[in-house]
Amino acid sequence: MIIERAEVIVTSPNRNFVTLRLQTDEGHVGLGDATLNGREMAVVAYLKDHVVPLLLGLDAHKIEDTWQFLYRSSYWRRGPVTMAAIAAVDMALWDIKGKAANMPVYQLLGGASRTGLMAYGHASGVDTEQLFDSIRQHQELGYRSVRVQTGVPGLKAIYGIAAQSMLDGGEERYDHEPARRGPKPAEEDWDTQKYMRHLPTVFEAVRNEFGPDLPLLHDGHHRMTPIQAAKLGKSLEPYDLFWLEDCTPAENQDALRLVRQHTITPLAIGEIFNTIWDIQGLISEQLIDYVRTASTHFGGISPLKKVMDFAAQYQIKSGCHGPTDISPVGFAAQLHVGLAIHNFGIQEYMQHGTRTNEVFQQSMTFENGLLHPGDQPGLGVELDVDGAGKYPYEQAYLPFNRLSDGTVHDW
Ligand code: GCO
Ligand code: MG
Repeated sequence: MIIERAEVIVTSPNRNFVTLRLQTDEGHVGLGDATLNGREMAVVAYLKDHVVPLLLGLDAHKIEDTWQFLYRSSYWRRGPVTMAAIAAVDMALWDIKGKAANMPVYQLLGGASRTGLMAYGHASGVDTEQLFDSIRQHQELGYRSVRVQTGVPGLKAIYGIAAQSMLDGGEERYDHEPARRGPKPAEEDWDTQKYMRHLPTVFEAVRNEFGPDLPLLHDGHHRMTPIQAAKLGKSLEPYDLFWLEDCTPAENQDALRLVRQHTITPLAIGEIFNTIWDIQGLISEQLIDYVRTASTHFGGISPLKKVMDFAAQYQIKSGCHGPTDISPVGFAAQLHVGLAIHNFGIQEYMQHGTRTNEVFQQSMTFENGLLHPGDQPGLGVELDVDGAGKYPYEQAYLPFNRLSDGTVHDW
C-alpha cells in the first residue's frame, strides 16, 4: 500500500488548524493533526517543503519505520515544529492502517481497557459567583471533573478565564484563549503574590459549595518559581486537588524536586513537551503524577503510547492536553491511546465550536462524562475538504503577560 498523495490543509473554522491528508494507491485516506497554536505556518512549510516530498512512494504500512526515518534523517531532532510535522504523518498512517484493517485504531493498540475516558472541562469565572455558574454549567453538560481558573482581584485579564460565559452560548464560547486573531498578541497582566493569596480562598469556596467528591483541577500555566509552586501546592492541600498543572516553567525540571519535597498535591506536566527526552527524568524520578503530553506535539500516536507505557512502570497516569488548539484529529488520536492503555488518568476536553465540528466530522462521543473515540475504522474523523476551504488561515497569536512594572512574565 503506497502513499500516492499528500496534502497540507489549513483551515480556520473557529481557529486555525493544520491537517495532513495522505492517500494511498488503494484509496485509503489518513488524517494527521499538525496544529501548532500561534506558529501554524512554520509547520505548514516544514511539511510542504521537507516532508511531503519524502512521503510519496513510501509503504503506508510502515508506521514505525517512517517515524524513525523522519526523526533521524532530519538530523535536527526534536522541537515543536519538527515533532508536530512528524506527529501528523504518524497519525495519518495509523488512520490508514485502521481503515485497511477495518478496525478503530484503539483495537490495533491492544483493544479497550475501559468503557470510556473521564473528561474534565474548563470552568472559570472572574469572581466566585461566575465560577460557580460555570461549574454548574459544566455539570449540566455531563462533566464529572472540572478545571477551576479564577479571576484575581486587581488583575484585569489572565489566562483561562472565559470571555463569555457558556450560558451565553455562541460559536466562540470555548475559544477564550485562542491564539487571538489579529496582527499582534494581546497583553495580559500578572502578579504571583496576589494570585497565590487568592487561589486557596477560591478552592475553599468551591469545596464548600460543591462538596468533597467533585474532582477539581487547576492550571498554574508555568508562572511560579519553584519555592512559590511548593508553597501553593501546600496551601491547596486541604482542598484535595486532582492535580496542579504546570506549576513551574517546564524547562527547569530540577525545580520539581523542590516542589515535591514540600507538597503532596498531585502534579501534572508535559503539554509543551515534544519527545520522551523532555519528560524522562520527571517520570523515572516520580516527580509528577500525570503526563500531559499531546499526540500532536509529541510526535504522534506511536511515541504517545510509548511514553504512557513507560510512565505506567512508575504508577504515573495519562492526562493528555486537550484544549481546542488540538484539532479533532489530534484529539481522536489520543482518545484511541487513552482507551487502550492501562494507566489512563483523565482527558482534558474543551470542546470545539460548531463550524469546526462541521468541517471535521467525528465519530467520538461524550456521554455521562466519558469520552469514547467511536468504532469507525481508523481514527474516526473525516475532513470535509471543500468545507475547510471556506475558512482560510487567519493570523493569530497567543496572548502574553507583563508584570505591573512592565517586565515580561511567563504566560
Ligand atoms: C491547557 C493549556 C492550554 C494552552 C494552549 C496554548 O492546559 O489546556 O495550558 O490552555 O494555553 O494550548 O496554545
Ligand atoms: Mg495547561
